[in-house]
Amino acid sequence: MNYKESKKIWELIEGSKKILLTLHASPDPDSAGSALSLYYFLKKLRKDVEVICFDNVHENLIFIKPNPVKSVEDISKFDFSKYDLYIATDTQQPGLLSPLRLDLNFPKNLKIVVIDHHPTNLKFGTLNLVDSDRIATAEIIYDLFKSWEVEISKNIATYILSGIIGDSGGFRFPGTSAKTFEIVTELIKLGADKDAIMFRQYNNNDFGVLKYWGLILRKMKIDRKHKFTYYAISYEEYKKYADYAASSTSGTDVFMNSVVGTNFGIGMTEKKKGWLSVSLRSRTGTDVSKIARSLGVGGGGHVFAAGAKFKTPFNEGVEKVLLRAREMSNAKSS
Ligand SMILES: [Mn+2]
Repeated sequence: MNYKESKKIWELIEGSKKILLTLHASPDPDSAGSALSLYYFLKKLRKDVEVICFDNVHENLIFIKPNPVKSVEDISKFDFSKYDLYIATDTQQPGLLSPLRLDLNFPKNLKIVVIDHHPTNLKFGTLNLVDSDRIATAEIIYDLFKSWEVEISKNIATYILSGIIGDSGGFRFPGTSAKTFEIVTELIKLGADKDAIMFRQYNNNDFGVLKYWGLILRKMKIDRKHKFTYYAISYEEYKKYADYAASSTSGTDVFMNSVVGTNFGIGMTEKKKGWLSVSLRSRTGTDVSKIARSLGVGGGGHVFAAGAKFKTPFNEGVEKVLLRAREMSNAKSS
């Protein structure tokens, strides 16, 4: 697809001196793949570019060493005014850049290009390219490269493919389109390392991650009336597995949206004391982003996959989420 914003984005890149790229907090393959494919492309253009994350980045997301992503701890002290262009990829709102969902005020003269596929994107850029029909932001990046007629190297192709495989759940999710497979075919022809990506996303878990999944499975409950499954892990339970659990979220999808008689699944984890992280996965097409959005700042996502995070005492937070889910579950099909 040739986006109408494509030419303008190219002009902004050409006219910029120092470019900032980011991965969102709890980075996933699409966040890393989108930002890093742009990073290596901008490097080739000999642009002064930096890529940062206000959270840790798992090594499964990185395919080229040395890893260029700088982890920055305190977003409130970060100087955005050093840059004249910020390209925010796969990030529906600035609050999602930091683990604690801090709201941000960007310098007035910083040009911001938002490239994203979340329907709940707040369009906080000076230029916004948001296409919620795409399974991954990395797909949009691919189309931009095509419309700019630039070379897609093997490494760039690998990062784009990693994003697509991540956000499509390995091509399982319904938003995976014919266009997705056309792009994937092209990327593999360009040398994208599909096998390395699949191995890292599906066959590269620490043993502790599986033990953590065991805890989740033991704690999982089913609400048969409202047709959903849920689990809630308190900080005291989580901290025993914290070293492993950070990289385990994608794996739990399989449990959350697979139970007969349910429309969706909810995972609630107190990863930091007093903060509840909520992950929602739809099984039958019940729009879980509505539940996520109702939970406050930063809540949102897609019909089939959404999340939220908010400050709350543990039990109170769990009750709030279950109440919203019961209100909003339309308990239709199974
Ligand atoms: Mn994405």
